[in-house]
Amino acid sequence: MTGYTPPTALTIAGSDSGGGAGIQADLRTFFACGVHGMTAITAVTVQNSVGVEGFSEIPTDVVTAQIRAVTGDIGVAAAKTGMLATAEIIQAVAATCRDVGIGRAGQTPLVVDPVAASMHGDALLRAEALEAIRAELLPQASLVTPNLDEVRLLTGQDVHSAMEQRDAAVALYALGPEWVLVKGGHMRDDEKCVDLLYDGSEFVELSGARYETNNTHGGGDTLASAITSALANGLAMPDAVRFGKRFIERSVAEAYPLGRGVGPVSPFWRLPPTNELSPP
Ligand code: PXL
Repeated sequence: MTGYTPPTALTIAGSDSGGGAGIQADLRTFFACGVHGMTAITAVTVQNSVGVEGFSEIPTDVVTAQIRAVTGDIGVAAAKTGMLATAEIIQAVAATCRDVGIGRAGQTPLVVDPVAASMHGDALLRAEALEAIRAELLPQASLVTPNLDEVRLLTGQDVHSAMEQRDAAVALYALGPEWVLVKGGHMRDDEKCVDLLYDGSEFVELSGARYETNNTHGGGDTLASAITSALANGLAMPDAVRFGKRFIERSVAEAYPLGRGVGPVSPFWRLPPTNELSPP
């Protein structure tokens, strides 16, 4: 017993039975960042490396009860949202977070990863729920982290260039979050992977290496969870995002093949080599 209690973080997200994305990726990342991870599960997906076969959402009152259970006892230093599945869940999560002080007006920073579809294009959000993300959740976000597909869904804007990436950041900022991170990973003709951070006044470009790999399942979840971990450790937003960017870069570099489809990004580089753990 060391008596050391690590910082705590909460993910409000869906389960990926294949273990590559969703709460499984979030918990793995929290662990690799030395953070005690907690979960409010919103939906259970049936999926593997090939795709999502379907999902079943958790009853809304069970989703919000999970948030209240952990905030009321353990305390949450930072939180994130991932797959929220329905407008009803989004509304309830937004209202509960407001109530318990999670989000921009409260004590606890909230990272919103506006998950709409899997990388195979399988829907993880009912179509009518987009408006709930815009109207209910984004005004409460400390940070929103859309990829370019999610930017198009949320703003109607197509992004093909650095200039359009800035325009999109401005449009997203107008929806109410404190910070916006427009991820450039899907800008395929770019040599680098440039994400753009914006707080309503200043643009910060965060450039990282681009790796030729198919195995990027869970990449967005891992980035948002690494940022959330850094916030739980007390870092200010720009530093937390810089940490997240370095974290996802290494995790993409170490992604591994799995199954017949798309393998996951890997935060295992942050752990000691497994041979150090073998019994004497
Ligand atoms: O990576 C986005 C994502 C989030 N949450 C769940 C997912 C996925 C992608 O497949 O399955 C549960």
